Amino acid sequence: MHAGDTIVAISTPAGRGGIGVVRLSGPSALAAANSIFRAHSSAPLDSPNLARLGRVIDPTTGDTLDTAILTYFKAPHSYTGEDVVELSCHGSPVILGRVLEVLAASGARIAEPGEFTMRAFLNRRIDLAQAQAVRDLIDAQSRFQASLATRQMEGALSKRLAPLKDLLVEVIVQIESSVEFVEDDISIEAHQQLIEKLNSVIDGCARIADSFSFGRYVREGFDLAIVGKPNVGKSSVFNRLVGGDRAIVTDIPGTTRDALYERTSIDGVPVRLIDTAGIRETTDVVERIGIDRSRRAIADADVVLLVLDASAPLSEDDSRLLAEVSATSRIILLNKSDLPDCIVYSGGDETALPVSALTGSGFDSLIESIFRRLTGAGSIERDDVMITDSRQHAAIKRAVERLEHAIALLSGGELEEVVLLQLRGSLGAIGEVTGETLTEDILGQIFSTFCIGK
Ligand SMILES: Nc1nc2c(ncn2[C@@H]2O[C@H](COP(=O)(O)OP(=O)(O)O)[C@@H](O)[C@H]2O)c(=O)[nH]1
Ligand SMILES: [Mg+2]
Repeated sequence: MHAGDTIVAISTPAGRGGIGVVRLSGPSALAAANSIFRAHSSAPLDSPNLARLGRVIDPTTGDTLDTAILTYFKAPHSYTGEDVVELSCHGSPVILGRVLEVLAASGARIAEPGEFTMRAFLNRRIDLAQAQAVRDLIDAQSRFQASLATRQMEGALSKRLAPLKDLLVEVIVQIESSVEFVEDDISIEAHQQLIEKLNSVIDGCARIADSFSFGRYVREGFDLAIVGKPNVGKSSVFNRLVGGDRAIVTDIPGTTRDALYERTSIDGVPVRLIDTAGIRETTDVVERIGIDRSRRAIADADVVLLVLDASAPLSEDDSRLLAEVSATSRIILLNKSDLPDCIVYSGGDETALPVSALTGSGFDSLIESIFRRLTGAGSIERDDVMITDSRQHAAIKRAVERLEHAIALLSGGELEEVVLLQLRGSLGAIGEVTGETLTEDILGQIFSTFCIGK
């Protein structure tokens, strides 16, 4: 990618629509647009932020291609920080393709994925965390993902990191000056203060890093496997969570022979639900294959729902399964709790939940339990800053490790230079999140995950 030239792309999705937008960015954006656009009014073409109706023409033949609205955003007050022109044409793939062609013929280069946003980043209109949020917003599949991305796009993460960075810089400057001016030797109190400051940077960073334990699921989704012996209501629980009659439900044990997968979202977090064949001792060959798959689903799942039939006493199959899932992140469901005479599971497990797949009772608590399992021990506020990107998570964790190392060195009376090395490394790691300290190829990799025209 080269900044400096003028790029062009169709910014609306492929396919037909009411309008379709072709976008240009770069120093000759206006000139290129003017070469193919004939405004209906005579207002000066270079006055920005005005919508102007006109004809789009093929300059070689003079043929009219479309009637369109041209909007000009003058540098630096545009998305990319460069001159930007947007042509809102009719949303026909044929027309948009032609407009793109004539603009390319007049000197604009077809943009690469994410190139507009990369220019916005390079021109410091937004930082890298915000740029990634733009991509996440466009990719969002649920309202929760979208609202998280919007907050991040407005700079929530960058704002949270800024004071931590400032504090770290303050410590670095203080230690640097004590290295330069011997008379500024750090007193014992000052030493203690430095460590306190570093500890509060660690606390702030660690809190952000911890949010990834849940944030990763927000972006990538999680696997939820529903297991249990035959006929306890697994497929019924699955159907209720999917919100439809996806799996076959009968009172014949062994109806579900193979694992069934369905993608949906729970409270805005994407999930892959897995309905499995009932697990029991059997000599049936086909059923045994299904059961092996159920066991694999248990091993791979992020959360396991073990379904028990609350209207019947615990059987040997149930007990065996309870032992089998004990090491996983599991929730025990006492299904069919709508039936009278239900025998309550007395395992003393606080995660055992009475539910009824028939009536839907207990499913709100079930969803809460699922989220508690996903967030782990730490409580995570859903409307707080949250990282969903593994690269950002790794960078912040590295920053914390370096700070901890620096404190150990400082406490051990090591030379200031050695401490400084760690502190600068930590600052650099934080800078990778906002993008100040990233190499060009890593930036290129990140922006290549964007769509064309953004
Ligand atoms: N009363 C009652 N019956 C249920 C409930 N959930 C499932 N069932 C019934 O239990 C039988 C087995 O259900 P199914 O979902 O196929 O169980 P699976 O073999 O574990 O997948 C069916 O007849 C269901 O209608 C429930 O919550 N209450
Ligand atoms: Mg079933």
